[in-house]
Amino acid sequence: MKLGLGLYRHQLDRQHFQFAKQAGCTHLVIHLVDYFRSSRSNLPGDQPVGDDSGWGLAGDPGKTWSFEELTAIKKEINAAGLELEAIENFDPAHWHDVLLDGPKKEQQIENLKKLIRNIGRAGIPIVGYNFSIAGVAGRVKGRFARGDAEAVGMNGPLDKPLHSGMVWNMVYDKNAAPGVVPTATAEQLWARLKFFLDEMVPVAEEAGVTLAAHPDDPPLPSVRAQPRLVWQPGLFQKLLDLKPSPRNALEFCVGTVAEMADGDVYEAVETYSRRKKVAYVHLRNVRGKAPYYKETFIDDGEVDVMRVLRILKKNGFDGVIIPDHAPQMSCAAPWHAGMAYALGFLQAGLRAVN
Ligand SMILES: [Mn+2]
Repeated sequence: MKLGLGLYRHQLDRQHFQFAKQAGCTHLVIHLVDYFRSSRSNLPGDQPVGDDSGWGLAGDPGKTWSFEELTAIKKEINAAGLELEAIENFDPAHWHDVLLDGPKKEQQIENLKKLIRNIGRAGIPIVGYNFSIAGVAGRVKGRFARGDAEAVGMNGPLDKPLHSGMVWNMVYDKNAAPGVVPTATAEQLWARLKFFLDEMVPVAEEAGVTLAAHPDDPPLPSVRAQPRLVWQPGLFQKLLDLKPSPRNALEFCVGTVAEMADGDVYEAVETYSRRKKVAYVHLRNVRGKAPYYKETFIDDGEVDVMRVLRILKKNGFDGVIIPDHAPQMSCAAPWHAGMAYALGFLQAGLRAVN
């Protein structure tokens, strides 16, 4: 098992690559979607949260990430002595109608296929994605973690419908007519996922890229009046069974699974790692269950992180583990300190089980 760090778009620079290397990471997982460029409620410095207007504007709909752009970033990462393990998330600008079953769906799926081919050609092995209409919404920030550290959590459900022009907690059309996104049924959403997997998995197989699905964060049957797909551990299997392939796998988020009201996080880690369906792991800790939970320091929540590492090791998981999120520590560099703390813990944990 290998230690990695997730970096947001604005962190893709030499200094952050060195920080990861200094903390003992060998791999990076990077976000190319910019969650922070335009929302007044969602400022850089920590993981994105934001109010009901979401994370602001999605990217340029006419411009998917090019082969040149991907290889340039990979080269810089390699120059810092690190490997690029995964790109995390598609831009809502590039797949809103795949999620919403809208008129641009066919064109967008063709563009996503080109993107996957470019990612494969650039030698990047994994793409993480989250097939969700509402996206990561409904969370709040507060001094929830040990020593009054600022962390993220949830204080009850969020049912307020999404404004028109929004999907995946971002705005893809700022000129959309007033109104709300019509509520889909769970069956419709599963059918949209099936379309996505049927189209994408064969291309991913050819390109040598693994598609890795993140569960719904927060894991609830419905958020912002839209259904969700993977909000119980058993629903991972439903997703995998839609299109069985070694390239159809999971971005296994331990924190999100621990927040699920049903099921057992250790059993889920056991099941999916034994079946070799874990592409990479988000490993953070949490207290409580959705819609009432708080993220905690890695050693301080309800998850026995060492037990998770032992299960992964026993089942031969050889991929990358990243801290996902960490509480902000009170100092001049709250994000860095929080991540360094989590990485140090994981580094020792991996040393102990490897
Ligand atoms: Mn996660």
